[in-house]
Amino acid sequence: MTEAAPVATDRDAALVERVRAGDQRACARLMTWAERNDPRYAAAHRAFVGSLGTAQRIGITGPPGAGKSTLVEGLAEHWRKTEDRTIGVVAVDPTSPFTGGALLGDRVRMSRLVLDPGVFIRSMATRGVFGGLARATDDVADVLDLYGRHTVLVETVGVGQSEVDIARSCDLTLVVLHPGGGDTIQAMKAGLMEVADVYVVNKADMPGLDRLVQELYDVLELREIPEDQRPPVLTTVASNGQGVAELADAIDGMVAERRASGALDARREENLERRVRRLVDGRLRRDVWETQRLAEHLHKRLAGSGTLSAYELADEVLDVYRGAGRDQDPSSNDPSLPDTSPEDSA
Ligand SMILES: Nc1nc2c(ncn2[C@@H]2O[C@H](COP(=O)(O)OP(=O)(O)OP(=O)(O)O)[C@@H](O)[C@H]2O)c(=O)[nH]1
Ligand SMILES: [Mg+2]
Repeated sequence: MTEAAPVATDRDAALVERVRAGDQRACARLMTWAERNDPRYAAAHRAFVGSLGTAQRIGITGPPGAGKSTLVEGLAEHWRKTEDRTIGVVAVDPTSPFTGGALLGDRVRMSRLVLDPGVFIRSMATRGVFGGLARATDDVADVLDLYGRHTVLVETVGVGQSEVDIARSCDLTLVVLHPGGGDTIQAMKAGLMEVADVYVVNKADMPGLDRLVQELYDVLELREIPEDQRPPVLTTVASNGQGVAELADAIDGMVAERRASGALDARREENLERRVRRLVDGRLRRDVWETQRLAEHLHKRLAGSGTLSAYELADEVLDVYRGAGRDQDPSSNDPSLPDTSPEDSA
């Protein structure tokens, strides 16, 4: 089944041009379309995708409280001061309203940067985002790329696979750890060790620094990565800026190196594949559970139940989907439906 490809109207195209020209309000508006999975965004994206790819995207993840936001602020300030580089920040906060305070905390802490037009900060929470946080983050980063930002910093707390994946969907991924934040075993469990291109041991002013750095080297040793390919381990004190300039240079150096070697293109291709798979997953899910009304079918079957096997019912739902269900009521296949699929697992 094919949905008619959405086409950008003149007005939508005008919005895109305003973003490209550096209009801050237009930028925020296009981001809102992206977050809401508005079909106008998909249409616009087809039109501007050819202009993307200039921004370097840096993912920053790690356990809660490691100092990610403070580092983002430090890096942004460093690049603003030394070369007037334009910066975009996407702060992803997947937490429920119960811990929504952290997001406000980020806003307050980053407030010095908020006043600088060379820094565009977008905070995103699960609420208000449709079709998955990972999808929306990639799209918001694309908007910042279109907006002409030189460097886009994407912060996610590394608590679950999907948050870690968001940071991985960048050109380079920093994993921020801190002494006293549990040990590297915890980080391994969260899937953080595999995604790191750079380890940042922040809070180097706190006790336990040497032990954590040693643990990191031990883990790298165990993974049998050739020495010249091991992710570097850098130490910082984000709260006073110590080591931040060195980290900034290391980031730029690694991105430049990868650009030259072709590794960056390969990485972007991988990221694009994951992104397409996520979109397909989301659309299939929507197709099955919303458009084809198979949820209703399932409820009816459950209501009449004796003892039913979940496997049997799953087969049945899929049979209906593959068979007659596919041609049922095509009019309900409305591309303007928001994609309300839960956070993607891919
Ligand atoms: N001692 C010390 N404290 C730091 C350092 N960097 C950050 N902090 C403090 O650690 C706390 C958490 O910092 P954040 O930057 O909010 O950490 P985060 O990783 O963004 O936290 P979440 O986004 O909530 O996961 C704040 O109180 C910071 O001031 C550091 O290098 N040394
Ligand atoms: Mg933070």
